Amino acid sequence: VSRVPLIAGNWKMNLDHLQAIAFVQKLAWSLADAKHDFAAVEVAVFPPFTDLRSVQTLVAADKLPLAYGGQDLSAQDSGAYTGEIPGGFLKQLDCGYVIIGHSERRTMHAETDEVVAAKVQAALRHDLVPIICVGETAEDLEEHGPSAVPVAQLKAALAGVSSAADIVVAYEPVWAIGSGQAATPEQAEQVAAALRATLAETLGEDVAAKTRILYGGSVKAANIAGFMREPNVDGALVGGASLDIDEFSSIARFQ
Ligand code: G2H
Repeated sequence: VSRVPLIAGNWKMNLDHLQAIAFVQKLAWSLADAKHDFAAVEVAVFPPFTDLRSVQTLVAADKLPLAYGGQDLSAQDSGAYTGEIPGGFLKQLDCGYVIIGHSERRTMHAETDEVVAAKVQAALRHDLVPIICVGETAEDLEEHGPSAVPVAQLKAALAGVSSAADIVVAYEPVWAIGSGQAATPEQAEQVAAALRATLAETLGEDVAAKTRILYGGSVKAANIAGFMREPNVDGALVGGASLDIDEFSSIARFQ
């Protein structure tokens, strides 16, 4: 099975809706200039919720080959949940993906494995592809070794997921996020292989073979090629470096 790599830009809480329009337009031009083959490497951006309508309008009007999605969603579909955004609203804005369980949500917003699993179900109910983030802290790494925590997080997130579901997994070691100190390609591969084995155990070999596993944590143009050479790494979830158009465009070309 060949997996189409995915390069995903997680903007986090950056770029307002006006900046987003200019940014997405220029990113599309930059990728077009570089003759980016979008069928060979998918490119997606994850703007703040308030930008999504602008991004939808631009992508539709200019027929841009970019995918996009939300950085989070509610586990609920509607109701008295002040400040929350449900999957149905993201789907109405033609989002294809939604990031779930990013370590910043887990740590700053107390998202447990159970909340993450409920959000994965919410995404699937609305036909959004969840990008399920897992990763260990430096203390986890010291205490449990490289794969134990990410594997346990993935197993918990997959509770109730059927083998027909379309999902993406992102391995983001917490110690590598925004630190400038990325994992080595070998470290990323070791955990990605363990995550793929977990997918095979829980959802079957076919799902394991077709599911994309991304690496995230201080990815930049200077280190992307090493990650992409690893057999179980199928792309990247890029934070800081996704806010620089030339840099992100280079990452999408693995150079
Ligand atoms: C990890 C990553 C994007 P950065 O959070 O999800 O961010 O590339 O800035 O480490």
